[in-house]
Amino acid sequence: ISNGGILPPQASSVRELLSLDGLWHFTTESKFLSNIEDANDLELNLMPVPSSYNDISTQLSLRDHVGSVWYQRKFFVPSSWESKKVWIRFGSVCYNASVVINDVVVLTHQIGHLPFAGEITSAVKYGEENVITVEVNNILTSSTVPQGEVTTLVSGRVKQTYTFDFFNYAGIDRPVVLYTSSGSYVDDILVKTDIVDQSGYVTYNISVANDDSSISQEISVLDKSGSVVASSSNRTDTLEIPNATLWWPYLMDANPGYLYKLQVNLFQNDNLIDTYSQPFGIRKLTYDNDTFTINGKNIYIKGFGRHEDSDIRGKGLDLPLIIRDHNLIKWIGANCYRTSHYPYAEEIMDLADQLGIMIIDEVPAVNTENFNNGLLENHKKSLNELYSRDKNRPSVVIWSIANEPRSSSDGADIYYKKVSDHMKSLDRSRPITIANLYDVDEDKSEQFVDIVGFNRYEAWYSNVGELDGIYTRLIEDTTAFRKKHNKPVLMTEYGADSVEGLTILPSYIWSEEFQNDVMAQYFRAFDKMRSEGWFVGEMIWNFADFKTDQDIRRVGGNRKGVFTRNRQPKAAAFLLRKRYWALANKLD
Ligand code: GCB
Repeated sequence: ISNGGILPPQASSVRELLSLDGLWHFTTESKFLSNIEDANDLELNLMPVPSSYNDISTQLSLRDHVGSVWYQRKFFVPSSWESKKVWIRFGSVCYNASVVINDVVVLTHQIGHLPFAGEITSAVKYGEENVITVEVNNILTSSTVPQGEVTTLVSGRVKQTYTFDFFNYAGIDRPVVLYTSSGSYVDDILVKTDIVDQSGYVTYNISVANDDSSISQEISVLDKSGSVVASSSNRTDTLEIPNATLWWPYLMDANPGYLYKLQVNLFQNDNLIDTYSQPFGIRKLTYDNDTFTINGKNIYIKGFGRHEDSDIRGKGLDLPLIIRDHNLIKWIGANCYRTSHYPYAEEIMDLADQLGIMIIDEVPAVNTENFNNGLLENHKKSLNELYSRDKNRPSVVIWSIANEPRSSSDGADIYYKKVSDHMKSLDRSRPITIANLYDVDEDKSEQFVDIVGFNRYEAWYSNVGELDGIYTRLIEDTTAFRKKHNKPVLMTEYGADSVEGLTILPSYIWSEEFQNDVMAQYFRAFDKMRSEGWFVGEMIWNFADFKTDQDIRRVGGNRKGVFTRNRQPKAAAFLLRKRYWALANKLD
């Protein structure tokens, strides 16, 4: 594994790129048939990449598979690549991956939802066909991130159990690419920005792999039209951009999501050996005990918890779906979402950067319990990889270091101090949060965050049907968090399930009316708290319905979406749209 950066590969005059997406051979039994026509069962032994594998076939056994599966395909490496370094990069594999090329293990990785890459220069045959096999294992244990437990049922079948509330999809769920580089290349780029008066300041640091004294560089900052607005010949520098166009969130400015590019050119003896174009936005975040600001303006978050989830493909990257989602996010007037409960695809994060959608970037640590050292190491590793991938993204305004940890248990305080110190050691420019489940007196984790996040399901999981209690209880709860921690408070989840088309008047649980009535009561409470200044945002659970493990509280999955799983609006979507647009006009 490259122990340096994890920059997404870019095709350029010096780097070539080849996609390995498409149909791969697939088996749960580690033996590949030479011809798929030889298969004597009903299912095709073919699997699309990218996709989760669980819902592609008709077999329960594959949907609920526990353990390894194998993917295999052939690919051709051009002879012209022989003089270069050759790499392979996976956008993510859930969860454990072992990559074999022509019988040699070239790469292994644990932890899903995060990219990994490795050099395969000496493993491939040039001007010939090669074979790649990827073993993917989905077993979760007490020390993996996220956690799970494997049990044996009365029938002898092995079952993966887990406490998190989304289906445990697995597979090669993001793109796979081969690419080339020169012997020395741009391994990583770090960009930080500041604003003083009308000027933007861009501080960058370029890491070069296999560096030597014959290598020099030219760095330029390009604006959106491609004009050079600043340049330098140093590896590390701070450049001034007079009259900078700032990166603003959607609906906080007429021109949201403005991106510049840091163009990095590396030369060796006057030859261009690498070139990389790193997008970034000029923006300044501040946070203190009362406020959270961007470019000097208070932020009020109007957003969602979301999932990467859709019919058939599960968590597989699906371009039509992600464009539809972002059209809906713009339509509804939201300015933010949390990547609950794991890092989302880089293609999704790119859209957020470009559209000015703020992101609360969450690690895959969901419902963490039974705190142990192995878990802590994996939790930290997932933070390292998340930071490494997303550090330059202007959209990322908060790091979420956990969702609903069992933070009332013994050891939670020590554990979360370590996790939060670790995140702070990586980045102090962004605040951190935890989406907390517990009451203020039970929770031991929020003392270590900058913005107190909490999830509440009044009139749903607690005091079911009691719409008239929501306002009072929520204000009591939120105010208690504020009093104890003296920090900004953010509602990271609230909501109620509804089955689209189920309408009952007067409202009754599971109906579209009930979901709307719950929301209306929360809105009253939010408005009251907003007037106090330290309440920084509301995020409804969930953007869309999503699949979960089988549970009698779930009808084909979790139905708290304001959109259906197929991305059509429920009545709730129209109510939320009215509120988010009204808030945008008031705040502008
Ligand atoms: C939560 C969890 C989320 C669930 C949600 C629910 O608190 O963070 O993953 O889906 O509640 O609907 O139960």
